[in-house]
Amino acid sequence: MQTQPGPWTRPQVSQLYRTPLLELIHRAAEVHRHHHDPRQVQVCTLLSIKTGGCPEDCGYCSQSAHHHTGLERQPLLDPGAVAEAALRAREAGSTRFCMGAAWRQVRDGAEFDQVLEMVRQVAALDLEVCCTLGMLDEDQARRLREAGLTAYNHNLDTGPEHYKKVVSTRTYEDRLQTLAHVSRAGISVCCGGILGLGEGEEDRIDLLHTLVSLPTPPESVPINALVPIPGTPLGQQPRVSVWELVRMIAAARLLFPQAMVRLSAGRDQLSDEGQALCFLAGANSIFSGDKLLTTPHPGQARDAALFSLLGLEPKVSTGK
Ligand code: SAM
Ligand code: DTB
Ligand code: SF4
Repeated sequence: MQTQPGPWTRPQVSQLYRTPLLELIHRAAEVHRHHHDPRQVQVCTLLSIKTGGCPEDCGYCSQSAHHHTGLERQPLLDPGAVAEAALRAREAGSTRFCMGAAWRQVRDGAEFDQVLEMVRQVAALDLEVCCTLGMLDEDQARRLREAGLTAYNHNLDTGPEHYKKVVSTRTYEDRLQTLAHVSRAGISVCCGGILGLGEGEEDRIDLLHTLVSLPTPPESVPINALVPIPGTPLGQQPRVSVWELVRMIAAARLLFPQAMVRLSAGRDQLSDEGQALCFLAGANSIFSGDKLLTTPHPGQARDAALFSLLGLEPKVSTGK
């Protein structure tokens, strides 16, 4: 079983990723059981605190102002409304509350101060608090940390070569810079990717290798399957197969034995059997609710039925 503590080379990551699927799942399940209670799945709630009108041109996103997706824009929410949503999320079994804003970057000023207030209020509810607000500098990261932020989500999405074909308004290097600012401020890094952007296997291996080579490897790795959005350049992409998703999750589990591996976007289209395979392969977190940020999601009743069927339980303790 390869769970080496030392650095992973690109060929090693490639070999791991290309392991015959059932062997890969088996190894990932073993490592998963060694480091985590396999019955426990962390339930998280995601809230869009500022929706649409984003200046970035990410080819997958419903919220980019460059695409005509018909999405209704919504200005920054009021901190009180966010705290109420967080309380409801906690009552429904979530232990982590994530706030997403359709911003290119954080700007100092009244809106950032409002976000800091949201972080303080959610942290006071004893929930893990995560934000995804676009690029930020080290001082902004530090202020978020002081407000009580647990983690910052900033995905690398895919490998550096494919990234250029998907986003033109920022670079892979920009993403890496923000991740460095986040870890230097002592905030836990949540960083993963999306399958189904038209990338090849090499791009997925590049992504995994980049993630595992970060100075501070992520403690949280969201694996998203593209939700194709009509009106975006990737709106006609075929859905990624469950086998590709399971392979990516298993590889992530083996590369990041201690991390939370989050089965994120795309769950709405997965069967119960497909999701079961993802949990077996090491996924140990989901987002709950009937809406993710802007797209449909399975909803609490379906998830509760699935947990009962599979003998899973929402993780109780927070890792704060
Ligand atoms: N604006 C911030 C940023 O891009 O960093 C935060 C919000 S953005 C919606 C958060 C992440 O959601 C993106 O980095 C991307 O990985 C993921 N995402 C966006 N649209 C998606 C889609 N249609 N399907 C799957 N994942 C998506
Ligand atoms: C992540 O990796 N997945 C979540 C969270 N981080 C912010 C968001 C996925 C967005 C899916 C598309 C939507 O609902 O708009
Ligand atoms: Fe903006 Fe984030 Fe969507 Fe890109 S992914 S368009 S940065 S909201």
